[in-house]
Amino acid sequence: MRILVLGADGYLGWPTALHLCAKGHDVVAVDNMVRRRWDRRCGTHSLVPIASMERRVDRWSELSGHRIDWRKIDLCDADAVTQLIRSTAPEAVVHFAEQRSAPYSMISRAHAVETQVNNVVGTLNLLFALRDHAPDCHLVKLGTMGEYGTPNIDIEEGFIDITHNGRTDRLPFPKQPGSMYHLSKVHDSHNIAFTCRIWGLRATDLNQGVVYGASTPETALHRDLATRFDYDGIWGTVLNRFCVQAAIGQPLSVHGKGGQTRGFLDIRDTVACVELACLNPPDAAEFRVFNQFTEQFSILDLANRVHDARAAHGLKTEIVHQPNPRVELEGHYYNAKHQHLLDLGLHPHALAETLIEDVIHTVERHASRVRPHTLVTAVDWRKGGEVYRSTEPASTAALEIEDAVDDRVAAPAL
Ligand code: NAD
Ligand code: USQ
Repeated sequence: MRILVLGADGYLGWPTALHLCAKGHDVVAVDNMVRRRWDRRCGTHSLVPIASMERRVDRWSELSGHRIDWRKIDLCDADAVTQLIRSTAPEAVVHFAEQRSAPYSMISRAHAVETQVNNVVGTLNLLFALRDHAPDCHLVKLGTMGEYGTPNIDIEEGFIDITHNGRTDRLPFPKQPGSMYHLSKVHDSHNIAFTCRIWGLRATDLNQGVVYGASTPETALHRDLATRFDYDGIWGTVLNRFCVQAAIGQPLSVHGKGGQTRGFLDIRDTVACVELACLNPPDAAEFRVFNQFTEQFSILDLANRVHDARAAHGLKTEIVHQPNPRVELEGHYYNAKHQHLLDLGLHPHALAETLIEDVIHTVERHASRVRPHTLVTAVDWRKGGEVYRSTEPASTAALEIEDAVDDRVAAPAL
């Protein structure tokens, strides 16, 4: 298939582009490199060094004999997106290209606005370009399990049958997102569902859980093919953070009681799920939702898993319960369905001690790069927060962000 991968410089986009290319698909990789700029602004970085896109693509070509077509494009530039879709005529578009950090979106008004403008406008530009230039193309959009929140009932895959006052209908599952970022995904889902209904587009919303892991078979082939690995309090996801904390002998930072339960998956399953979705498109005008995770754990379960993996080697790991910077339930019912991708043939990787050890070994190889002050969680859901550039006055950093946001809000060609 001819597949566009949007957000191809990212943690998940790059391994997905490689995986799809390795499977024989014709891949066009797109990114505007904004994530590397956000890192500079936040004082954060990928623990694992990452090569430039040009170098990655050349190295992959040399090792595999397959060329990925790399293009630097901002999804908020409507003309560029239209030209991209018209010139490539894709059969599927895999859309990872969003601001994906919940803490980043809660730092300040400017960060919330930037997140929602970037994500919602980028996706809208894409939807209009698909309508006009590739109406049969299958949009595979990365959503998130956090769109549902933590209701006191089973979570279905996108839709629920409701009987109300004696009448029954199949309706979108209620959404109770937990951050300005998660809200942006809900807005996207509504926009995509609307365009399937009105214009007959076809789309799969992949409501993905929290991803863990540092590599896939393709990224492990050469250091130039490595994908990013975030561990700080803004971009790092929980299990990856726990592995870094364990590796450098810091306590594992459980927020509050740790009874928060989420769906999780291995990065190798992310790339497999995306290919399965591409190979099995929905009908025209169908808006389909898959819950993309393989196992559910509470945060305390995860901390204990990391603790036990270390203890098996005689190493001691402390677990601390920090005051929770987020507003979220710390103990709740959670039972989310995730059958559709299994039905399409997914063979999940269960979270094993060996994987935890592998990630910790990866971290240990790069331990000298860890910036310990960025492990601290600096964003509070009630009060906002700061980026990590402690050497510069906060006001300067804040101004830079305001400028950048103003640019980006003005940027979309309306
Ligand atoms: P990431 O930040 O590593 O990568 C996102 C990429 O998108 C970056 O390279 C960035 O430069 C690019 N991008 C952002 N805005 C863009 C724009 N306007 N135009 C072009 N490129 C743009 O994030 P990730 O962890 O790889 O996540 C990818 C997607 O998967 C996101 O949509 C995220 O919401 C979703 N997701 C991630 C996880 C996870 O645990 N990492 C879990 C569930 C869902
Ligand atoms: N948590 C801790 N300690 C930490 C970090 C996090 O206890 O040091 C807790 C959080 O309070 C939260 C849970 O772990 O309850 C998950 O937090 P996270 O930072 O790992 O993940 P989250 O903010 O939900 O976001 C990540 C990705 C996002 C994706 C989402 C999937 O960054 O792009 O959409 O996972 S989901 O959570 O299913 O919505």
